[in-house]
Amino acid sequence: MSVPPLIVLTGAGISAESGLSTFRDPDGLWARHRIEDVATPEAFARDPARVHAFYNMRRAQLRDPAIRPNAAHHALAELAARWPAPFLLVTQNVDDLHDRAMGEDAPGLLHMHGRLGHARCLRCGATRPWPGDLSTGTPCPGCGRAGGMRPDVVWFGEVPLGMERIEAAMAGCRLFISIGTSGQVYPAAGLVSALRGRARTVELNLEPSAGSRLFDEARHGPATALVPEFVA
Ligand code: BJW
Repeated sequence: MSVPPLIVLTGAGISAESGLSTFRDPDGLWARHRIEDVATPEAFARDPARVHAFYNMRRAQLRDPAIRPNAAHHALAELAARWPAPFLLVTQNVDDLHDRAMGEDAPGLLHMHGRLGHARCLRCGATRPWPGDLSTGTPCPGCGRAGGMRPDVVWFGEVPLGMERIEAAMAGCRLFISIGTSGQVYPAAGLVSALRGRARTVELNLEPSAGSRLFDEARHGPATALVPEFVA
């Protein structure tokens, strides 16, 4: 039997059991912070210090030694290593838990909403590892001129990263697995409908997502149980 080209889409739910908050669960980040204060280009233009403080807090949490990849991240890393057909893991997560499980700069991993551990130059767009806990306005080596830095993340109203690569992988995709995402944020939430009739689609999530009925198959429960079992 031939092995199908595979896209795995992950969201905050896969990192929940590692100790990172999701966004829309009752105890999630959006229950404590208003999107329009911290996750839009307008919020950053209005009050960069407030936005930097939000991301500094999350960066500090990620550096806590207790925050580590869990069994679901490791199961996907093993799947990527052994999958003999095209494989792309598209994560909406800005944490680095897939990177730690798969290895830094793993070729089959794409962070469509950016990376918490990286900064982007406001002048030239060059990215580099986040330089400590700066609040704003350090020189940017990307273009050699002084300029502000912003978190290398994708806010509402901005175009997600790697869309051309995602679209190319979608063209050949025959198996799609969506893990730990509420299916409320586009364009990620639209991938399942775009693949309808062309790929087998599977949802693995704690509870039915907004688009659960669009999947061919849905299994509900914690990612650390469902993912290792599904990919075994
Ligand atoms: C567990 C679990 C456990 C818990 N085990 N599971 C219609 C069409 C297209 C676009 C739009 C549209 N209407 C509006 C838009 C625009 C907007 C949008 O989607 N808005 C919606 C609110 C309606 N989209 C955008 O602006 C995007 N850009 C865009 O569309 O550009 C246009 C364009 C696109 C393509 C080509 C050309 C042009 C950008 C969206 C950027 C999102 N940014 C954020 C912040 C990133 C930085 C940061 O982290 O701070 O990304 S918002 C936030 O939501 C974050 C996440 O990646 C994203 C998705 O959240 P996720 O991962 O699904 O988390 P939750 O909390 O929602 O769900 C967690 C799930 O896990 C739950 O279901 C739990 O049950 C489950 N769970 N524990 C398994 N243990």
